[in-house]
Amino acid sequence: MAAQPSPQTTYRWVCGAGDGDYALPDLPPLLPPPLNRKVSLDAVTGKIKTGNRSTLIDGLKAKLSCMPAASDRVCPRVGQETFGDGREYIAANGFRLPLVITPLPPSSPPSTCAFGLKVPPPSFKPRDLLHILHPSFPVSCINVKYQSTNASITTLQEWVDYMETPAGDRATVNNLISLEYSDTSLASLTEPPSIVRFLSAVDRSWPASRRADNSVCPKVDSYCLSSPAGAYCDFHADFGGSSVFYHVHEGRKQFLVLPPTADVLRAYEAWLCMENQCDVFFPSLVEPSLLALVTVDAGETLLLPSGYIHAVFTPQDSLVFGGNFLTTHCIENQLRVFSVEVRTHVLEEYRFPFFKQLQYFMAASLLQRARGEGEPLAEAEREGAPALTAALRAWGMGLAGAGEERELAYNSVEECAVYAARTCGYGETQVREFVDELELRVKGEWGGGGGKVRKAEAGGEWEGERKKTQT
Ligand SMILES: O=C(O)CCC(=O)C(=O)O
Ligand SMILES: [Fe+2]
Repeated sequence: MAAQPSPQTTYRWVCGAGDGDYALPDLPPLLPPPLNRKVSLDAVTGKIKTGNRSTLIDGLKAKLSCMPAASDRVCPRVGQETFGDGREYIAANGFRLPLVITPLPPSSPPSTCAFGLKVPPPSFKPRDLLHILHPSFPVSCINVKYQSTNASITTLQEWVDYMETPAGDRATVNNLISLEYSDTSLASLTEPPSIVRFLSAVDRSWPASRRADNSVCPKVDSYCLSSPAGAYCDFHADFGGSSVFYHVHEGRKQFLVLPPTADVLRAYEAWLCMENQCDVFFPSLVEPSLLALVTVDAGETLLLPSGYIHAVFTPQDSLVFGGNFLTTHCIENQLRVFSVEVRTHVLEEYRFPFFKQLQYFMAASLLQRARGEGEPLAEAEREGAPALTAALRAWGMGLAGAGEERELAYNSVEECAVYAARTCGYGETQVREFVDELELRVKGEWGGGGGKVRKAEAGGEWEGERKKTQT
């Protein structure tokens, strides 16, 4: 077993680290970067350009009034009692379609359900957040008309006062979608569905020793969203292609969703780069039959897989508990969305935190499981592994500075790469070999070798560059 590094641990790094973009071959070549792009200050969306959306929102309301609900083929609706902890469902169906999980019939005792979701009692209102958090808890909300930050509401008290103002007297429509509470006492009142803990790469792969360290663990799985009637969030994929669970505690939400096909993602990237983005209804750029309406009512939970492009309209005052997660079941779409973020210059603070570091930890757990330790790999994980190994190579190896030795900062991408390799029995200079083994095992071509890749199988393109320096 590899030793647990302390924050002081430094390593020799012989591969050289590149911050290279990882472009999947079926995505378009680099588009010109958007000029002077203004982004909203929301940590979840981060990509939407500011600009007057009045016409667009009016058009959307008209569309919603006559759009049929998504069919079961596009978005199955499953009862909590049938879904249970969801593992059988995901093993049989994968996690490719949005799912709405409907509540237990009122007669059933909740303790019998394996769904696992825990939220505050139905009487819970935005005002209760004041006692649990603090009236001066900082918030950042979005002015819906312009999809930009509303600087006049900066504390939770101001937000609650706003929400308690009768709808007709609210001067503007705002949306609070970036209140993350995992480091507060509200966290003890909620629990995501069991399937989220099962799928979540942070829960499964982020080293336990680092999870305790708040400053180095991605904290994106506990959001409380508070929205007045009329709120709207324009089309986006959540950061890092993260999947979402979204439990409507009170009110109703209407999601317009598009699947992350290559065509849709290509159009999405082009739309993000348009100067007149705020006048263009994104679905007008894609095959019309792909657009679906998913309504989520109070008591229901939406599970939205990686990469789904979505816009959200709020027809009545709503309170939601939700969260984001990456998973080894959706590797390819996560990397595709990440590539779009790199190419469209999304600022670091609006990205999934520690995205690259997490990919190395995911690779380590996939490799351990491919070796037969723990649960066997699911088909979706096998299918995604080649994209992961390709990305890890593009980011961390064979780029400028090869052969260089330097100290690695705790939790830097390179240090996490070395840490991941070590947990799989590789030395600190063998990140490449660690990635090679994962690739070969998933292909069924691994020939053993006690922590070393068989030279003939390692692939000439990498073999020539491999550094033999060992400590
Ligand atoms: O509920 C909303 O208005 C938007 C939710 C959403 O898609 C997000 O926060 O990423
Ligand atoms: Fe979203």
